Amino acid sequence: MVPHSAKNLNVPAPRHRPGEKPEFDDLDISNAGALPRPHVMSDPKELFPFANGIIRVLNMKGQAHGEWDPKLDPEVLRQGLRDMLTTRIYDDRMQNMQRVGKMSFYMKSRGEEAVAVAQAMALDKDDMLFPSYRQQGLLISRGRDLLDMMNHCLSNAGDNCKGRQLPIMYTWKEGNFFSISGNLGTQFCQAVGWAVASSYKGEDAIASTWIGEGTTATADFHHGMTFAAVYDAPVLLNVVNNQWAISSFQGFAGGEKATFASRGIGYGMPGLRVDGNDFLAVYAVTKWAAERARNGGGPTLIELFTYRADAHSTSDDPTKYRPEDEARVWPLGDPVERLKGHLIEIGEWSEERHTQAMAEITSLVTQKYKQAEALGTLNTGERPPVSSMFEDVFEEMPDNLRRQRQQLGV
Ligand SMILES: Cc1ncc(C[n+]2csc(CCOP(=O)(O)OP(=O)(O)O)c2C)c(N)n1
Repeated sequence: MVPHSAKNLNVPAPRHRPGEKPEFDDLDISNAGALPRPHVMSDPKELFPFANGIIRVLNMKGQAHGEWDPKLDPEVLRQGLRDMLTTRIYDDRMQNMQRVGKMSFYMKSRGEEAVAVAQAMALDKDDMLFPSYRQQGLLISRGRDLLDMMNHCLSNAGDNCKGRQLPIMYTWKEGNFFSISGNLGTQFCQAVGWAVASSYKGEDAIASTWIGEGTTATADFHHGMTFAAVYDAPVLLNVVNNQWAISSFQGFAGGEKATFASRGIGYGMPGLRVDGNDFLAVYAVTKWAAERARNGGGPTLIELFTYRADAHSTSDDPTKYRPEDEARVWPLGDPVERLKGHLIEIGEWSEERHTQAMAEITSLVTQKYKQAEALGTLNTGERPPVSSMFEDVFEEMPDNLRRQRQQLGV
């Protein structure tokens, strides 16, 4: 029972509980094409409407509308669709491998594929990425070999992290992809620091970082926002609002009080809220913010409004805290289906081509998986030697570590 003295406290409650019928009829969603595209160097004060509306290009019939339409070549759209499908098929295969005990842990990005893939495509290859654990589509879009990704997840002899990291905490220096950290939010400040350094050195590359809406409740979010705003750091600060932080709905991070994009207003930076399941809108907003950053306009906070359609991780059971069909009735649909529908609508794709593409990708993922498995899984294959735990951190090993290594006799 809530004590009398606490009767005025607000304790957020999710829209629906397990067993209830999910409905989103009262969600305030702008129509596709309703919001204009402002000049990239606009004064942040003129941009308040973009923090509270939702920038959308694709309507639910797959038609593109309005000034934000990036008018991409159909081949670019097909590449985006292929990369999103690859991400989804890869995720499913990796999750199955965890279920049969071949790796320890996995996190899928189902429903959020447009965020990573469209944003990777809108950025330059030299731009530095500081992701969370749910943007594997960035790697796929930048062309990382699926075999290397799998080797990492299986912690086998081909793992570039040498088994020292949790699966999905990728690192890929050659692809300008910063090591993912299990400590939520650290990447926000790191991205800002990297962006300040890039600008200080007179380089053109910008940084882009991603956190979940739950992570905006950490101090790192606010530290990063302050430094980015004060120094006009060339950085894209992406908040992926997928409605859930494990079992906590977005209201616990303050999402019912104000939109996450509107956090930018208090810092004097643009805050743009975008339909995260709309490939075209995500691409266009990312291009806008990247151009602004490259032109000296500083950071942009982007809220990607989406829905985590699957469990948080392989250790989570969402049926305990939300209705099973919430993802199915999410009013902004599924990003893969929406881009597919658009391509079909403009005569650049078909059900037959889609089925064929899925079969090709599935066969590629299977082939890569067999190669990865041959190098070892959680329970098979060679382990890195114990002595390797003393390597790769210090150029010259400090005395205390040298003594520890001697004590271990390795
Ligand atoms: C500093 C810190 N606090 C808590 C955790 C445990 N934790 C891991 S994921 C997670 C939820 C994060 O939710 P959100 O930021 O919304 O991202 P999402 O998983 O939805 O993509 C929590 C609380 C952690 N890893 N690090």
